[in-house]
Amino acid sequence: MYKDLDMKKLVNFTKTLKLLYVEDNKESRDSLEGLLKNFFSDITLADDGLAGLEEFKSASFDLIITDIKMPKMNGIEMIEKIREIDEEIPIIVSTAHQDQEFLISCINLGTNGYLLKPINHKQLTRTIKFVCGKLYYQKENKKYEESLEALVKERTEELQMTTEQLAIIANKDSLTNLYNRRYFNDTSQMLLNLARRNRDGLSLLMMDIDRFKVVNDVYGHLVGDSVLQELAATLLEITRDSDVVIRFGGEEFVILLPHTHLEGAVQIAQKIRTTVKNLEIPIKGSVDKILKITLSIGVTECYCDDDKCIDTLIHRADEAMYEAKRTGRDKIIIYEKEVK
Ligand code: GH3
Ligand code: MG
Ligand code: MG
Ligand code: MG
Repeated sequence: MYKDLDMKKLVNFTKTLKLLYVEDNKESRDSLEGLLKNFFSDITLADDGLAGLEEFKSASFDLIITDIKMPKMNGIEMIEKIREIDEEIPIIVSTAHQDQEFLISCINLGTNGYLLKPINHKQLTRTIKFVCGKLYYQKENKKYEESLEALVKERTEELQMTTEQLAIIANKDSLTNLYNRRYFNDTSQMLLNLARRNRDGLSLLMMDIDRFKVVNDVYGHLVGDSVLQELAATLLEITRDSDVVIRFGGEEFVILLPHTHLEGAVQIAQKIRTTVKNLEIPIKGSVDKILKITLSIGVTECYCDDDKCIDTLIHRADEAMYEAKRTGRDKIIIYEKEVK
């Protein structure tokens, strides 16, 4: 594997590494340092084991090359202490020793390479290639894993965003940004079940713009669209956050009012009717011109004992609303009872 790593790549890599070189003999140190300079540009020298250990503790290194026989603290002792702190850092031992006991100590301490004195360029290159090549691939692997992780994270976030956006798109009407019929179908029955279980109020308003076709015919479809947007914004403003405002059809809107009995629902309907009636909607493209609309509204509330299905409420509110249309528009009809 390390054979594939050409010299240029290897040296480019080793030049980025911080080396700690520990050797007590000045002559050996100078001679090996000369060779090491072909590979490393950041070399820290120490001339015994104790000094080596101090250097190791005071800075962060990528590689250690150390002699064994040294005063104050020998190489084996120093490696033992370093290994207590760092089990990973590659250590190359440079020695004139060849005896078995010494080699076993080195292996047990997890040293990574050996340089037998006298050290020549060929021997050094082979050992550096072996030890630093491994380090090179470890670092490359780590970089690759990190970039892979970042990519996975990025894609996951993108996917999450898309899912959230899709949910919004699927539940909302694009023109008015109100909830759509699909959202109503998904949630209204649940609200009804909850109200029944808690014997809580739940009311439903159904409303339709009066003579909206005329608006389109006179001012055009785009003006019609902006009227729908203005109305939607007004409905959101009047209602509470817990109320569910739905664009039910073209110019037809439904509002579900949780925790609300008929009396409260009628109050909201009245507020909606008068606010919308008084709205002065600017006509896009023509300065100073305004447009006015009215609503017919049907109101009903849930009878917890009888109403099992949300369709029952829709049907009643729809019937009341059509009664409002039939009897003159711009009015509120409570199911079976007129209020104006
Ligand atoms: P009524 O008082 O009986 O409700 O009369 P109307 O004219 O409002 O009723 P009709 O059902 O005859 O017409 C509804 C109009 O609403 C016709 C249709 O073009 C318009 N409409 C529905 N959806 C949209 C929309 O998204 N944009 C625009 N501009 N108009 C729409
Ligand atoms: Mg020595
Ligand atoms: Mg209408
Ligand atoms: Mg209609």
